[in-house]
Amino acid sequence: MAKKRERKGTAAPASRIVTTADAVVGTLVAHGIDTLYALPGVQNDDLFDTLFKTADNLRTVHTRHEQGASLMALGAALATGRPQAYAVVPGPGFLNAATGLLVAYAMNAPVLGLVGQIRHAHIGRGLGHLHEIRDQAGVIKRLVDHTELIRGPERASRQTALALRAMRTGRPGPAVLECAVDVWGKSGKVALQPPLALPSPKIDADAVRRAARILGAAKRPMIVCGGGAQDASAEVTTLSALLQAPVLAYRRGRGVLDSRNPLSVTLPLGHELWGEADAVLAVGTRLLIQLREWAERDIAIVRIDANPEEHHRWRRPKVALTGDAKPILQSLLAELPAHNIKRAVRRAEMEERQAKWRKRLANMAPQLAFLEAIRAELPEDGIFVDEVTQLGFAARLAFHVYKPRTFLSPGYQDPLGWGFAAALGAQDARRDVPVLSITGDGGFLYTATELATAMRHRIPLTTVVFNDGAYGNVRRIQQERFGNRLIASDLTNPDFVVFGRSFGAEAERAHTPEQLRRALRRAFARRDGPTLIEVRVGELPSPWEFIHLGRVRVV
Ligand SMILES: Cc1ncc(C[n+]2csc(CCOP(=O)(O)OP(=O)(O)O)c2C)c(N)n1
Ligand SMILES: [Mg+2]
Repeated sequence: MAKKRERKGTAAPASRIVTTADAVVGTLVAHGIDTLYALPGVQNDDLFDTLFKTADNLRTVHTRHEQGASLMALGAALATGRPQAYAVVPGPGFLNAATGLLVAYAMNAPVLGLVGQIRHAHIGRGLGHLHEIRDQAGVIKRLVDHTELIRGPERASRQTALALRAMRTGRPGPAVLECAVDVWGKSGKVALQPPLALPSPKIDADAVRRAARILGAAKRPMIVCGGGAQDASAEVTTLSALLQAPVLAYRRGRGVLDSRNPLSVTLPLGHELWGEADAVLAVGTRLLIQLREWAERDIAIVRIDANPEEHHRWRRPKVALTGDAKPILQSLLAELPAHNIKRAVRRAEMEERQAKWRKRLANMAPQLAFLEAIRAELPEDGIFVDEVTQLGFAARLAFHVYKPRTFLSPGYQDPLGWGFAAALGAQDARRDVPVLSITGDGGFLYTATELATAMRHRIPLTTVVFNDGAYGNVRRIQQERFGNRLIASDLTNPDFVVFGRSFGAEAERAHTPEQLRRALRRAFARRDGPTLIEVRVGELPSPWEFIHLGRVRVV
């Protein structure tokens, strides 16, 4: 992983006369942000002039649609675990980028949006300025926890540092700074604000002890990981071994425990194990599927979450620990040996149960064969970016993930089209590893024009489009539940190979998993630009029996 470049400056910095834009960009650089995903326009011209002058410290990657900019920043944030930023014009630019903001909020991802504004004095007057939107600040406030309007150069640096701190404090997430067209270029006396210290909440030692007692005494403990566990892989791995506890991850928690560890499970086997568990440790997960669909009455639940509001949404857990997973799990690991009972080693049992589920999942044979081809070629630390497509649904259940932050799945928003753009951002920020985007023919055309961005900025992303000529998911529902009354689910597609080549990308077609492997080998060897691979598929078997699994416990 790229090394963290955040500098912890403490000495009072000297003041200089600079513009608001200089102050904001200088502060981003001081926080280790080296790329801005952006699309220019008149309200932000002074910002872009600063970006021209500071190009050595901060690259500007310009996209072809603002949705591409915000989703690229999101993908970069997810792949690196570090804050990322995008810049867009107000009104339509802001709204075009709103999907990225929405998904970043849902995924607790640290993404900063710099959003332009009309003339400062005219904000809120409804005069009909170019790109004016009624109460832009109010719309933004509904989408993010932290937003401010920058009013001039003097406070701009501090406001930027505060936004960047808010993005990593408590529940992480996006923030937005608005700045008016006549403010970016204003000069004033500015002292650049070094990064502000992040608060580290005190760990509740008593709660840790209670958690250790519950988990230590459990006969069949289980761990459930969400996105909040991504930076605690080592701790979860040790804890799982100590407790002989299976670790369930469905989407955002994949890779926290290596899939090759027989205790690492996805939904269907996790569902079965949930039915047997007497205690559960939930790490950085909303537990929505488990609590809503599987039921939990007689399980002792210990929750670790950065967001104190998350613990009690469904039912009060036995123990609630608030803060980052890593330090809390370290305290738990220190406390556990004093309370931990002896349990049988579950390796053989888990291997057998994994094998049984692999056989059942073979109902999705065509998807699994393509996923195996991808896994065979994608290096261990290569990044797989999921989409709302048949291959994605199967991947969430069956794709093997070996390391944290190498399976990027979009969380509960599940927005079609996120995958290609987020994957571009991931590949841009992680040039050292191959990134693979899978997408349906429907999802791909949402953001496919960013192929031009991939060419312009030489982003070596590999994209596999699984083309079934349909919004296949919708079509299957219409077939199965609506008497085959097909409406708005068939698609007329371009020739994807010709389409890809027209941008200058490498493009080819693969018909079989074996052909896909060869195509991927060629694609991963290429590091100077994007590759598009089309795989034509027919109607694919449904994944839903493995996802909506129903109750396993009495309520
Ligand atoms: C922004 C957005 N709009 C609509 C949907 C609803 N939706 C879910 S899956 C799907 C069809 C996906 O088609 P495609 O990308 O071709 O994948 P396939 O199911 O065919 O593999 C649609 C329209 C969505 N998830 N996100
Ligand atoms: Mg499709």
